[in-house]
Amino acid sequence: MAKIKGGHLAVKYMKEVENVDTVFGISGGHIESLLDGFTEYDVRTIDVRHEQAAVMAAEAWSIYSGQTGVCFLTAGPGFTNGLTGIVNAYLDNVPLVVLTGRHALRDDLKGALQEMNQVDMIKPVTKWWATCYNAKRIPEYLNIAFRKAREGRPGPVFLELPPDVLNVSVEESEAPFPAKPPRRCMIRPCQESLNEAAEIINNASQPLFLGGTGIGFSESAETLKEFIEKTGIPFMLLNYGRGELQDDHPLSIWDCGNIGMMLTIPQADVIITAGLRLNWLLQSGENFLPTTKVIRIDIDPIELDRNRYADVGLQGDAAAVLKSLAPLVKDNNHDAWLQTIRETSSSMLEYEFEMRKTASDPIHPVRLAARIAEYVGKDAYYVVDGGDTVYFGLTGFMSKHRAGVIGTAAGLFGCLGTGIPFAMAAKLIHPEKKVLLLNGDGSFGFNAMEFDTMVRHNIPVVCVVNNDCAWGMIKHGQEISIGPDRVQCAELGLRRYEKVVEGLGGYGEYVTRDEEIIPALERAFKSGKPACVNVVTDPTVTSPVTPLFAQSLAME
Ligand SMILES: Cc1ncc(C[n+]2csc(CCOP(=O)(O)OP(=O)(O)O)c2C)c(N)n1
Ligand SMILES: [Mg+2]
Repeated sequence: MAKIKGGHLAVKYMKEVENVDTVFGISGGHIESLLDGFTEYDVRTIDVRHEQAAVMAAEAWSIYSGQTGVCFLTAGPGFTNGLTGIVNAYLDNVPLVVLTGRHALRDDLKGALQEMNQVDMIKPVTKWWATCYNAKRIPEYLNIAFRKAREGRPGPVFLELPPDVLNVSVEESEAPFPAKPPRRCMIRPCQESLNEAAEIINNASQPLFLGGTGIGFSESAETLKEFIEKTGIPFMLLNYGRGELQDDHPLSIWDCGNIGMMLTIPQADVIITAGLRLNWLLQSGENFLPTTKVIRIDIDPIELDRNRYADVGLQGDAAAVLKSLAPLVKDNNHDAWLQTIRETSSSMLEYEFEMRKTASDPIHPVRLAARIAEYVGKDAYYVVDGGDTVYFGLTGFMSKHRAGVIGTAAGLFGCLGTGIPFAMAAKLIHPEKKVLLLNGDGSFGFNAMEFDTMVRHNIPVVCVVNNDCAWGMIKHGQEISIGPDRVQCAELGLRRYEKVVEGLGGYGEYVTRDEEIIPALERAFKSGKPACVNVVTDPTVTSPVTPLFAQSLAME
């Protein structure tokens, strides 16, 4: 009979049953057998320079590929370094399988190398966690892990694999692979609630549709298109749902930006949210008027009334619910309302529209984003990371692809440093497309060493640093709330980040003038290498989000 080592068995199961072909992580003695399994079963490993980046890239893999991303962490510090990425995926509701080594079970309480209680630390930030105690049961544990990551509201799961399991050989016949039928379980609301929702939609005069990550993960593109085009409802797709219907669809209000959305919300008589939580990113629903009728679609019933009562709450997969609603809603047209939305927003955005067209010295970040968009175009993937920088990128870029513009630090965790790992995954999945990362100079520092990873693995992402020489959002917030003469821990100074990238084997450009932006981008893409275009921008500029954020924390 054939014997197989635990580490090999784990990889064999993931490759053959879960179709895992790429994983992210850093090596370690405790997980050696798993690493050898990757070799044996020809699974591509993207070995990074900080475990945080491995987890973040695996999360992004789930977003861009629609499959479940996998990362591996070694025991102790490998695990703790990965924690930030795990929490980010948890708050993002993104499926992820985290495989972790640990000290040997045999050595428990002896003071073994990297001995710590990982499981108790991970509990509040994962959907499911387990330690496997028996090599024969590895496939069964993994089968549960992959199901848990995706089932219902998605999220990260954690599986601890001790050396006493990874390094043990078992008879293959005694470790059977559980069946994985290609079944998709859909939750649908009751007919009565659907009818109620349809009636509200059919009688709306100023409706607005807001979609979130749930739209992206329920693969709703077709159904959403049918629903939106039939009802004629103006819409905005946020978070990882962005792009499920194109940003420049005639009914999309992305041209009005986040400000336009915030101005539209209190004017709407009906708001439909789908797979979108009403958390602080949407002012917890506080600017939804009490008279507005709200229909909320979510896989998690707890979300249906969270922060804002729903007139109709529809529990289910966004795609399934929209499919059930589509035949019940009337053919309609809300062009006059759409026109009002555009007019109201454009009066507030005049300054930004003007800045896009005007060369500035020093370079204005709005102008920088506009020049990038002009050169890179819509057939590309944009990733944005930073404070103020996120606002400029999210409003300045448009893509025709699903998840084509992602503000990685604009999620619930507000986690800086996510940009480089996300862009890395975007390029791995879409090698034929341009991937443009706009990074704040502060945020760039967290995972800058991943340029080495991108050089070693030939992942030619182009990163533009919006270099305002500061932790800009925090600096400008302090200027407002404490005073400009007491700014603390917020200045960074002018640093030549492009030289760091050159030193790691990538391509670098340094830009201080408007007319240099596009030629520098052109050369960066042409180089075929991971590149950094370090653009010095106006340090006095802040985004409209910053004063709002500063106000939100004022307690007296
Ligand atoms: C990991 C992490 N550390 C600190 C913060 C707090 N923070 C929020 S915005 C910001 C400034 C970001 O600076 P930069 O990346 O340069 O972007 P800018 O605001 O200058 O455009 C900081 C430090 C955070 N959100 N995440
Ligand atoms: Mg900055």
